[in-house]
Amino acid sequence: MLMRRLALIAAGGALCLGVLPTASAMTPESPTMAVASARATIKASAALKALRVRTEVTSGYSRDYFHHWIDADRDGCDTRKEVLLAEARTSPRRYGSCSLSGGSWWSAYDGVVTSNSSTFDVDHFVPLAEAWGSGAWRWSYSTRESFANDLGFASSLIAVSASSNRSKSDRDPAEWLPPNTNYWCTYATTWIAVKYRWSLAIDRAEKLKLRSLVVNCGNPRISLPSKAKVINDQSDPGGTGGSTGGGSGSGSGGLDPRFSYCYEAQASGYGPYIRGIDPEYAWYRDGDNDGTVCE
Ligand SMILES: [Ca+2]
Ligand SMILES: [Ca+2]
Repeated sequence: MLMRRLALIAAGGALCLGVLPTASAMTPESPTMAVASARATIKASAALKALRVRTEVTSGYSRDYFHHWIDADRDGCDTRKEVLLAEARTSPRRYGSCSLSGGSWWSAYDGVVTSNSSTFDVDHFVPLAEAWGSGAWRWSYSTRESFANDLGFASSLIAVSASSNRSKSDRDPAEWLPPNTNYWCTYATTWIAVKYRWSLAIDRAEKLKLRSLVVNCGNPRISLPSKAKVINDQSDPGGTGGSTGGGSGSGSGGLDPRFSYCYEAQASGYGPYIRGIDPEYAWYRDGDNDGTVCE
């Protein structure tokens, strides 16, 4: 939790700038710095270009396919409580198994402040149904559980007013933006970062909207998070068939076996790769020398 809190402090400082924290914005004490500083920052437009564009899958989704609010570290606080504790502006008192009293929170989406955590939701920044339609439909059950409880990147989950979360619902930035317009730049770059982390695709309307937001924000440099491990196993969406999540091991987020050509990598669900970010970039030919291969 400490790691997450430190990362959020850094992220909080960057909120005013409307960009994601850069390596230099990380506190030196933060264990996340070692990871973050090792990753180059890139222009938001380049990060956006690294997301694959795919038509969304609009069927088959069930919230039950994303087992969420687990207690991964078994300290009594489930993922929702971990996020509330990490993002509190004034720390609540924790008692019992993990009940919270007091404390205060600020909702970036609409500026609402509360001292009652039950009026706040913990939002999946990229909604579960949006993730499903953008590639999670073929993930293993355990990958979907990891996504739904992602404490490895502070921006994947966010505590916001319940009303703003319900207004957002399952919508992407082409369909919904937060009422707090000062937050739009951070919203757009965070959306790109979470989609990148989970190797999720974007649809065409989403790309157009994100591109216009990035341009209006002055195309800031952003520090991309590390990629999460993704295992594909579309044969068993509910995880009820005793799957161990082995899947085919192919596809985005898994290990690229190093194909001879980009078209082969793409056909198997890999790429794009960015120069200076993804080691796989060096394996393929960047014909137009734009810093991205297999896009
Ligand atoms: Ca916990
Ligand atoms: Ca979308």
